[in-house]
Amino acid sequence: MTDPTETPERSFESNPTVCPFCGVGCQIEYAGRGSATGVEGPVNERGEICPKGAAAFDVVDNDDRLTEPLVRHDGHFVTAPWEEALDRVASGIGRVVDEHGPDAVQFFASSNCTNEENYVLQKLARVLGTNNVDNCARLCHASTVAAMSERFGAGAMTNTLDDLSETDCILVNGANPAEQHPVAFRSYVLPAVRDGATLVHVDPRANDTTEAADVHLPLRPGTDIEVANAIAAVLVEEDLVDEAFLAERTTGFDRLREHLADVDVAANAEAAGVEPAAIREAARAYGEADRAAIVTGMGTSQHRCGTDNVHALLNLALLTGNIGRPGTGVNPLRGQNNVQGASDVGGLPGVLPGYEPVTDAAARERVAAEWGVEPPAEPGLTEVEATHRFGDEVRAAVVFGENPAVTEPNATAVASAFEELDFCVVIDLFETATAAHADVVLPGSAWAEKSGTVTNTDRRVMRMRPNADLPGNARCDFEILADLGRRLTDRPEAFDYDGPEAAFDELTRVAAIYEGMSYEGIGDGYQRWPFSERDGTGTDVLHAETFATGERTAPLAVVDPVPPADDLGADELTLTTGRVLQHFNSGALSRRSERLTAMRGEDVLQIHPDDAAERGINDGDRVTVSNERGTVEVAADVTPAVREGVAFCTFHYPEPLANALTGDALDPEAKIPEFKHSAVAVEPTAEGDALAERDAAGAD
Ligand SMILES: Nc1nc2c(c(=O)[nH]1)N[C@H]1C(S)=C(S)[C@@H](COP(=O)(O)OP(=O)(O)OC[C@H]3O[C@@H](n4cnc5c(=O)[nH]c(N)nc54)[C@H](O)[C@@H]3O)O[C@H]1N2
Ligand SMILES: Nc1nc2c(c(=O)[nH]1)N[C@H]1C(S)=C(S)[C@@H](COP(=O)(O)OP(=O)(O)OC[C@H]3O[C@@H](n4cnc5c(=O)[nH]c(N)nc54)[C@H](O)[C@@H]3O)O[C@H]1N2
Ligand code: SF4
Ligand SMILES: [Mo]
Repeated sequence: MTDPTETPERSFESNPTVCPFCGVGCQIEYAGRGSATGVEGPVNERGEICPKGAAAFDVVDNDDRLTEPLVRHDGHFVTAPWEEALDRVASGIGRVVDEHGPDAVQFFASSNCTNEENYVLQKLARVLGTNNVDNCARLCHASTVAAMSERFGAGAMTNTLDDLSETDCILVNGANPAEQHPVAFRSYVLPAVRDGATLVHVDPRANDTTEAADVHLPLRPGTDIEVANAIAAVLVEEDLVDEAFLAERTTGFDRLREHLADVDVAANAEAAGVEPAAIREAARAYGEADRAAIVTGMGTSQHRCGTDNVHALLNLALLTGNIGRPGTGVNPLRGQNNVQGASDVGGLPGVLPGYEPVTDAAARERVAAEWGVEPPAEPGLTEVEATHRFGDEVRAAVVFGENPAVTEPNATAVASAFEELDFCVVIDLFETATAAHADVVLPGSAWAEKSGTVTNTDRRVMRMRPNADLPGNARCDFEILADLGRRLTDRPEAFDYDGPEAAFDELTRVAAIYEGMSYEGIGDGYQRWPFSERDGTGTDVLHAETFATGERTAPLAVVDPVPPADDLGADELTLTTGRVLQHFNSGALSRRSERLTAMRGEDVLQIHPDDAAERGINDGDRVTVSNERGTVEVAADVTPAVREGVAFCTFHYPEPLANALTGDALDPEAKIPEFKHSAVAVEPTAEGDALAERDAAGAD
């Protein structure tokens, strides 16, 4: 590595750009003295930000940043000039393609990176001859997108954040926006609640969102279908459905009504472990409201039945006519600052930019007209499927701004699967757990060092602008990817871009939902998809006259409960995993911020007092959490906030590594993992183990 004392001072300047963390998309800029601050933007209209936005600069000017390419020599990384590192990538990938064909390479696109970067990455995969490109939307809202695309024709927020402040009832299912989308919560949800909107929270834990809720349904993880079906049954039974909407805009009501007639509200409530009266209260609040909105998150999506969970929620919106009008809809809050965009621009194995199926010959031809080469017609592999096949049909990986060795389920197995590859290149800011298995690591650019666009949770495309030059010999992600396109494919001219704006212009010609957008048009504001210059900034409310399928009607769906993959043994608890306000995903960024780690230094296992007492566990004790996949040790947080029978921890910390415990089961349609339900044994850590662990502390 370069000697930091030899690194010349970097220069920083203030330019409005988009926060690198969640999909809300607040505008921030460099504020001097190594800090970022909020500036008035399209979403954070008063410049408001949350603690993560305030800490965003900590990762930019961070001593751990990769500043030189690394290549593996005799098992160890050594720094190398860019030419040598890029040649190694070209020969490593080239050899795999020659020997096994392009489908032996898997590309990981990045929800943390721009539209332009992801567009170039998926183009690189497809020009090389494979649709094996996916982004961690797969781990996130893949099921939501599958269900909403099938029924409504678009897998995105039907409405806008602004709309949420105008609603009369918000049903938050399996999301904790107070901590995970703080500015959306404080600036849009809370004002509605203060104006009298009813907030219903469906979550096995009481958290900051629950504090603002009128009704809390602390269901058992994995019983969302039981709850949604019971709500639907009450809507029908108590005549809270919208007959006119059902007649004009839906099909299949008779069949669903018959199915719901067999739903016993009390039995479903019991299965879910909630009060029947609370289900009725939630149904009445949602059904009687003039405008009711559903907000949905990972508690809904990350199950082997994630797609069905969402189908059950979509029924509620259709039964009550809460779709196609301001203040209503089904609103998945998206994860990172560009998980929406990474998918929009084609970072998915089954669709081209703009969500046109790879199987559609006409769509492939439209792309070919721009690229000079036709993308393959067979859908590629999803992320988790691909890691399950490392060393078999998948022999090489290009990992761009993702950390699957930490964030995929059954992560210990995933980490060893990386060892089975013939070649792996990682493009990141830090030497991550995934990079530890790479042959070449390329130092990329952080949010403050790049220009381009990102698309936030309510479909707004906004611009990112540089606030810093690059550290050491790190390069712009966009330049790295375009360079790889020139080296790896036989169409180098297809990757000759005069900067990100040229790639964006190409995207607008290839993806119909972005057609007509431009950097100039976006300016300091935004353009929202589906875009049309006619309506100024784009379409706010989807499905108003017709659904995005092109149909006037959407089908109601009969959905039956699906049991989780892990059977629960007599003494076992259900482990569910998720997030806290102060940290972010794999922790690669947030754990490097002193101010964020000062707020929350280590993980805890939330466990109910009765479950703790049964096991002789006191608050603060070290506990061992285990199943057949792995064992982790963590301090117990004994709290009634989590329901009995359930334990909760995050996946932000290497100690513990929550994903050592999560399983391989996938939703059959969306291929999303079951992060929210694993059977585990929890017991006090034996004293000898605790001492051994303390001795080993600091080994990270
Ligand atoms: N501070 C912070 N903000 C973030 C992130 C972060 O890591 N930290 N990550 C970003 C990303 S990538 C994403 S995808 C979003 C995710 O945002 P959220 O969807 O809010 O994230 P989670 O905390 O994973 O899950 C939400 C809730 O689901 C509950 N839950 C668990 N199991 C079940 C269940 O079976 N049913 C129901 N109904 N609920 C259940 C959990 O208790 C949790 O409170 O946040 C984004 N914003
Ligand atoms: N147990 C459990 N596991 C989960 C989840 C859960 O709820 N429970 N949630 C899942 C979800 S919703 C998600 S989205 C995934 C997230 O999974 P990942 O995307 O793998 O995790 P991140 O921490 O968001 O980021 C990955 C990497 O991107 C790098 N990075 C950030 N910005 C840039 C950039 O500008 N350029 C480059 N080159 N690199 C960059 C970071 O350094 C980091 O190493 O985790 C999933 N895993
Ligand atoms: S709410 Fe999301 S986008 Fe806004 S400052 Fe916080 S992390 Fe950044
Ligand atoms: Mo996510």
